[in-house]
Amino acid sequence: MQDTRVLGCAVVAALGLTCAGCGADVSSAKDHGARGEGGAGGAPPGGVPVTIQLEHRVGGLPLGESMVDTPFTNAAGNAFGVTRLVYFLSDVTLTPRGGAPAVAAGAHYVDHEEPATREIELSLEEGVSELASLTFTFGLPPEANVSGAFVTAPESLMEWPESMGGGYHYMKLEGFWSHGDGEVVPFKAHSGAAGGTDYSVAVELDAAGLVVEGDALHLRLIMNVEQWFEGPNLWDFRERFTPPMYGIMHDAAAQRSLQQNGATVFSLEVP
Ligand SMILES: [Cu+2]
Repeated sequence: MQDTRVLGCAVVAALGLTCAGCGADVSSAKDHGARGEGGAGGAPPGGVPVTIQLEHRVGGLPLGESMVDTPFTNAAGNAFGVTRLVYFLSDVTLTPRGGAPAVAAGAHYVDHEEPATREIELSLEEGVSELASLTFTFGLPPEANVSGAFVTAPESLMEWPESMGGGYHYMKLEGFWSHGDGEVVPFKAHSGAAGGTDYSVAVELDAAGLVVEGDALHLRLIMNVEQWFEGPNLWDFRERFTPPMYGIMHDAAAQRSLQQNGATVFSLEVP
């Protein structure tokens, strides 16, 4: 536990000194709720209401409320903690067996620290008894990833610099890691369409065998954060986030690698 405290305190200082590098990143979106242009508004009337609760875990443990005091040692031996997690999911679609898909069209903005953003509501048609799949695009599909698409915060704060291709970040996953000899440095795993190339992730989760019972359905969609760095591509933070380079926004190979890892980052559970 003592090591945890030391890491947690050190990162605050480290991050405070290194806020440059991604424009609006340092702005706080804490005052804003879950609404958003084209967002996954309320479920339509009628049908069976479905609530998808988004959860974030690192190594199987929930991301803490402070998110700082949760160092985790990854498969490459890097101890890291997460301080910020915001991202977009697009066109979340729940498909039942033998029924019409329920779709939350458009982009849904998620901020780990804003519980209201960690819920997506859908409506399945009556009479459906079994599910088949849950699909979505992690990030924004190319047609929606256009500069100016979002005009209000917090979504607008996800903008990706024009000089790097424009559009919006898919994700800002930030934290700190222990870089040799106990030195704690930040990392910024920001994903997006680097150089204008699409690196969004098509995610399909098997929901076969999940049964719709009663008058409402609850699902849990889990982002297993460490999986961004583990499979199929194992990331050693020493190769990606070594001072003075804390970020990967210029790095097409890193974006491709995250895209490849993204297919197995999410899992589906029922309460
Ligand atoms: Cu960035």
